[in-house]
Parts: sequence; structure tokens; C-alpha cells
Amino acid sequence: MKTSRFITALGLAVLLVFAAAQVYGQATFKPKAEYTMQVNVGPLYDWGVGAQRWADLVKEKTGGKVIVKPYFGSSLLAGKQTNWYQAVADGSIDFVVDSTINAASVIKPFNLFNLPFFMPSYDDVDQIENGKAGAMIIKEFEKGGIKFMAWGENGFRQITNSKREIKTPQDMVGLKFRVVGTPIFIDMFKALGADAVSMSWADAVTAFQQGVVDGQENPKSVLTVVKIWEYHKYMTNWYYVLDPLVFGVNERVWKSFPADIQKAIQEAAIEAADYEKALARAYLDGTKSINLLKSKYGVTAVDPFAEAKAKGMIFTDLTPAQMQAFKDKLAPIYDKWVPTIGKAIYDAAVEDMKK
Ligand code: X2X
Repeated sequence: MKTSRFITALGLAVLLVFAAAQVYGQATFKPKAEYTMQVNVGPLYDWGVGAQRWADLVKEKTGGKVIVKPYFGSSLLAGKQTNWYQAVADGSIDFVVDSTINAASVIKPFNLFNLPFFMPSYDDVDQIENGKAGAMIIKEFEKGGIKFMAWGENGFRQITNSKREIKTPQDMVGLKFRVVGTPIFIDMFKALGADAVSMSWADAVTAFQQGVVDGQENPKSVLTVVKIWEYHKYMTNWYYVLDPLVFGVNERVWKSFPADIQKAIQEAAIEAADYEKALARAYLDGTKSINLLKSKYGVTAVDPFAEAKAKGMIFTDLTPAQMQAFKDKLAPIYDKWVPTIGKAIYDAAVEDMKK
């Protein structure tokens, strides 16, 4: 009897200390005047819209206590998009909404998403992100000092070029493609017999204008903003890889926030990522994302392909047999990259996709 009373009293005391710490934390919390956010693309891209949405929701949900400002076009990194992980981990930048590709040289498991033809559908992507493999990747990601908030999406990356319709690996031979500055992309384009040159997105658009490269690969949401049809007449939908986006916060910054602020920021990230993903998938997943945007967010998504078609762009959808020819050519990529990604993560992802 006595012991149980003692335990109750002890429990109450512990609770009181926690509550007091909570109130004290809230009372003494002094936010910075502005928290910076890294975003590789500009505000008009789906990804940019999602980043801005997160910033807006953080302001709203924290009652204006936390102000986050997106710095678009990697302006805090002088355009060097592949440096974001380091900058956010060391605290030079506070928040981030950026692609897994741009951090894949540092966070090697991110290359799972870059394995060619590994995730054939959006269901597969969701199952990996929310499954065992996703949890393992998040753990690796957080080790460097960034708190993971949510998965967003850049999208399935398709190829465009100015020279010819691409239907077979043979059609790629001799063409020069701009790729992102992550080694696996160089390996893939070389395996297909193409010439690959890595450069930042900011430089890439100038390279298209000047015809320095013949082609590139990116999701539809990126292509429509730069009006890719002004440079490239041909687009092949091959769905070879999809790059998720990461919503994250520097760990020390995260820990400086009291619990109620953390909750608001986390909820804002999940809401903004949900909206951003729907924008990225609209017109690619039947009517699902189009309907979600309308019913949940009151937004009418515009068909990005209609304008490209009207401007004379020629779309090529590969048949399963045609796709197989590309898969066969790219099979050696797995031998080289699965060990780098981690066999356990790869196996977990294969299992996740079976669910
Ligand atoms: O540079 C690219 O291709 C882009 C915009 O898609 C990324 O940042 C990964």
C-alpha cells in the first residue's frame, strides 16, 4: 500500500517536472528572426511551391513565431546543388526541401531511388518510402545531423533531346546528355553508349539554349517551367528512376524548438509534402492526384503535357519490350551500386514492394 502511494507520488512529481520544463521551454524559447531553407529549384516548380507551402504553414501553425524563408535556386550554395546535405548538417542552413539525388554522393543509400527501373509504379515508391527500406534510409540520413520530416517528390525522370526520337538504347549512342552531378547517372548514360556531362540545373538551362548538350533527363514538373519544348523536340517516357524530395531540419535547430513548435513544424511538413506530391503526380496517376488537389486543396491542376504537345513536342511511350532493352543494358549498374547502397536496404526495398 505504502509503496504504491510512493510510486504514485513519484509519478506525479516526474510529471510536474516535465510540465514545468515544457512551460519553461516555451517561455524562454527565442526564435531566430529568420530560418533559412535550401531549395534547388525556383518558386514556380511543384517542388518550389511545396517548399513555400511548408514555410507558410510553419508561420501559420506557430502563430508567426517561426519564420522560414526559402532560398530558391540553391542561392545559399552559389548554385552548387550537390552540397546541400553538408550545409544543412553543419547548420549553415536551417531547413531544406531538396532532392535525394543532390545528396546521394554523401548519403549513399539515396542511390536506391536511382537504380534503373527498380520502382515501376507510384505504389512501389510509396511502399519503399513508408516501409522498412524507407526507415533504414531515414536512419542513415539522420545520422549526419538532420531531422527527417517528410518525403516529397520531384518525380519520374524522362529524357528529352533535340536530335531524334529515342526508342532503343541504340538511339542514345553519340548523344550528349546533361545529367546531375551524381556518379550513378554518369554510369547509366555511359552504359547506354551516350555521352554524359554533369552540371548544375542553373547551368543546364543555358546549356540547352546554346546547344552545348543534346538532351537531359527530368520530371514533367521541371520540364514545363523551363518550357523544354523550346530546346528539345523529343521526349521519351521511360520511367527509369524517380527522385523523392526530403523535407528536413538541422538537428540542433530542431532541438532548440519547444515541443509545441516541433509539433507544428512536423505537421506543416507532412501537409505540405502531401500537397506537393499531388502536384508532382497530377496527370501521371490517372485522376487520383487531380481529384485530391481539387477536393482537398481547391486547386485545379493544369495538364502540363497539353502545352508541350501544342508546341509540337513529340512524345514516345516505350512498349514493355522496348523498355526491356534498356533494362538489359543497365543491368550491370546493379552489380556496382547495390553494395554501395547496402544490400540490406536493397533487400528490404524488394520486400516492401511485394506488400
Ligand atoms: O538538377 C536536376 O536535374 C533537378 C532539378 O532535377 C534536381 O535538382 C535533382
